[in-house]
Amino acid sequence: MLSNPRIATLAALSLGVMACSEPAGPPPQPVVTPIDSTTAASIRARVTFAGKVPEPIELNMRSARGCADLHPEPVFHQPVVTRDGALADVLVYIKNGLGERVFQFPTDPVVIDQVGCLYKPRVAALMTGQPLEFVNSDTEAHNVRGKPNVARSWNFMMSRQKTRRTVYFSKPEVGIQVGCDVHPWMSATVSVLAHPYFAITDAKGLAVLSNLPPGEYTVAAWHETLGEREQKITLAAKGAGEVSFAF
Ligand SMILES: [Cu+2]
Repeated sequence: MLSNPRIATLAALSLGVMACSEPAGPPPQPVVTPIDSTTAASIRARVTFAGKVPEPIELNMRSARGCADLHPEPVFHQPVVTRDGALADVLVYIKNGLGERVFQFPTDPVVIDQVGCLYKPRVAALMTGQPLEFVNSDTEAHNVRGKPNVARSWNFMMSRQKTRRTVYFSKPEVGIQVGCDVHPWMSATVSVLAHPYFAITDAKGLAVLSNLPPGEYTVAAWHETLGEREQKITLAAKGAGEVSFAF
């Protein structure tokens, strides 16, 4: 019954049940601005870290036996993931230069799992309209509280293992904090972009943005604790631009 989520959402809206959550279901795809793939360009970003790496923080899970028992060894949180000078977990994205272009969003969800009372991944990014799916792989109950500044905040309980909940965004916002009130050490960040030109740096500090129209852009690199840097770049047709960010 009502297996189509859009029909289910419409039914719920008509009953007024979900009138306060926004947007409740998957939005329709917008009318997109086509990209000429024969002239499309790309940007390769390299992000480095030269500062002092902070001491990792040992997570105190003693308040929740169901979590502590899953970790025979101490668990540490390192907010700055760096190796050989490369900085991982940095969101690289186009901040300016796309004009009024409109883009199709992926219908595949970005998934954040709750496993061992930790978020995996801790740093996630997706497009407006794209589903953000939270999964609970633990037997331990978690709530998921989102603390956006632009989007409507959300909070729901995921008390059973293998449950899934989906959140949608209609406006871009970088660095939305997500946490669990049951287990205060759990934290993640979610960034929402209105276009597909973003990537999170890998262990080598690299992120690639491809299929960009030629033009002048401001590229930004955002890190949860180190802040944001910007670079300007001009891309010629079929150009392969390179930017580097140093934190
Ligand atoms: Cu939790």
